[in-house]
Amino acid sequence: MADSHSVLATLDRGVLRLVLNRPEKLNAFNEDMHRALRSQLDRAHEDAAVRAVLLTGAGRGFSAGQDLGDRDPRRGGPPPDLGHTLETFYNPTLRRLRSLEKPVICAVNGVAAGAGANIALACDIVLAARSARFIQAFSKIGLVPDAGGSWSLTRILGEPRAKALAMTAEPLPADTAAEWGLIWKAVEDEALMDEATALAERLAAGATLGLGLTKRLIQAASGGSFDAQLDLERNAQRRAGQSADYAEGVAAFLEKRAPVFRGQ
Ligand code: T3D
Repeated sequence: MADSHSVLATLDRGVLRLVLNRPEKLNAFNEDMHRALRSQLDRAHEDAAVRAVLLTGAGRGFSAGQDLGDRDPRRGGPPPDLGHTLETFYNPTLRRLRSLEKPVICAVNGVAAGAGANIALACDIVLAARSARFIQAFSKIGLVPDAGGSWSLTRILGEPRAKALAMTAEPLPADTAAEWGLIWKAVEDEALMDEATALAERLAAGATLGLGLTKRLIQAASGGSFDAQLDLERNAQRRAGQSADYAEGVAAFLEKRAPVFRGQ
């Protein structure tokens, strides 16, 4: 599955670049694309040579979410069990994105709709082309936000904006998404891939263990108390402080040179 055409994967300078590749369908998810993405994220977890992931889409869109051609009610038969498809295909990918102890950068190159938008929002650092828009398209077809969207939108934006976006399905332009803190930044379309690649390469050259622990700490923060967070920070710092990259970082500072981190 790792060589599926639905997701193009290349590893260079520690960055596993994953390109959703069904441009004629705006990179809507079918089962093959689900399996391919999941398999590449598992690879990112297992392979120490992968030190950051960069996710983007081929063509003019990032992803239009679920391939609705695979849900055509006109074919007859009982209605699909979408709880089952979420649990089988979407949720494992979302859980893997959030639990991967390596930075995941998302370059939203164009429209991101439905689960496509929410997969982008589950990445650690999201850059979007200025022409891109985020659409909670679910309400237009009688569904509810999924792929973690009801969680991310509410946590990041609060109920008023989360409800309005989810209920109206109005497109949210990249600039507004950045202004509202939903993504890291909007950049000129032509600059997106260069900027996202440079960021991914910078993080891939960083202290991987420390970055992974940082991700875990920040994700835990909003669910716990200040006191509990101090304990988590203590435990994480204990682990980070025993890493070779920490020793290298301090030595490099004292020697007034750039550190060479090896992800160990
Ligand atoms: O089912 C489960 O397992 C549960 C999980 C659900 C998760 C979900 O994501 S539900 C939400 C599904 N997504 C949508 O409802 C979005 C549908 N797409 C759109 O609303 C629009 O395409 C966009 C607003 C995203 C973009 O509009 P526009 O005008 O830029 O492009 P377009 O012309 O609509 O689309 C271009 C082509 O892509 C077109 O094909 P054609 O006519 O050129 O052959 C269109 O049919 C195709 N396409 C776009 N989105 C999908 C799609 N084909 C299949 N599934 C799609 N989601």
